Amino acid sequence: VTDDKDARIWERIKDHPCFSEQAHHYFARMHVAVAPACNIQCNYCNRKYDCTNESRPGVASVKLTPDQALRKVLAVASKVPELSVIGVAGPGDACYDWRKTVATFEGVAREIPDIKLCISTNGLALPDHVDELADMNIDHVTITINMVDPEVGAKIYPWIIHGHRRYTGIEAAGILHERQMLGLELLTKRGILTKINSVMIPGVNDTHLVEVNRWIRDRGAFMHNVVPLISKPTHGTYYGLTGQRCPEPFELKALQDCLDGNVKLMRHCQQCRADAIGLLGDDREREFALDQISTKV
Ligand code: CLF
Repeated sequence: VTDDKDARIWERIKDHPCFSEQAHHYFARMHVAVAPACNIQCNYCNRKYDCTNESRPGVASVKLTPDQALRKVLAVASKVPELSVIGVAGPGDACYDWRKTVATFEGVAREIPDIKLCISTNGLALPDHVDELADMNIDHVTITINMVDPEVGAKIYPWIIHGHRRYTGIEAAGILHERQMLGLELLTKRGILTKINSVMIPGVNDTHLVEVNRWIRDRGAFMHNVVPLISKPTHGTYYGLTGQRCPEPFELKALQDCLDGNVKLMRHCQQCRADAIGLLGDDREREFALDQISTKV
């Protein structure tokens, strides 16, 4: 039975460069930056700064409309034969900026029916859209979960917008936590493969991520991806992390080793931009600037 189950899962991940370590040597992903609006503020996130040489989540050179995104996808698909996944990973939140995400995926699915669709979200708006995700055949979802304790969360998230209201502090982190867990449980019920990304922030949530790992395992997450905080003075003013240091590679590895054996661990993440194109680590987004792409769909 296990062999059968493993074979079925392999079929679903074998050409996804993030969900399968082997696949990332052969298959490419493309992010379309169609979702600029965001419903939470993370202390570590600065989306305003963009340098085309840098690879960092939340960063995109140009934000696209769904029509522009479709044009770009078709242009890239004709030139990058390894392309197997189209993802919406911001630069804001794909589930909050939902209409644009849906319009983009509908266009892509119509023109390239066999391409995989992938989405990355902070999880706050996710529970409202799980049925539609399933209806659109989205089989790969990533939720960024940095805490399961609102006290820790209050150090990471200064505010959230939920139900047209703004919440702050522990109340905000508590709502976010509940929505993230609910979203994960609903995805698991639907059989959608869910990866959890966690940003390791020394002194804030580094030791706490062991507990996060337990919670997500108990709720059926397929994979856990712990990534180091990226925070440099050159990225401009961060919302609330002045003086925060990034983890050293040995600290990240020690945490990953400690988590190994629970949920499958991702160790090949490249912390992509919201407009990344190509094999992981071999980014080609500058080849496909929108002004170089034909206007015909
Ligand atoms: Fe993009 Fe994310 Fe889908 Fe991959 S990235 S939406 S799951 S197709 Fe991949 Fe990039 Fe790491 Fe994300 S390497 S940041 S894990």
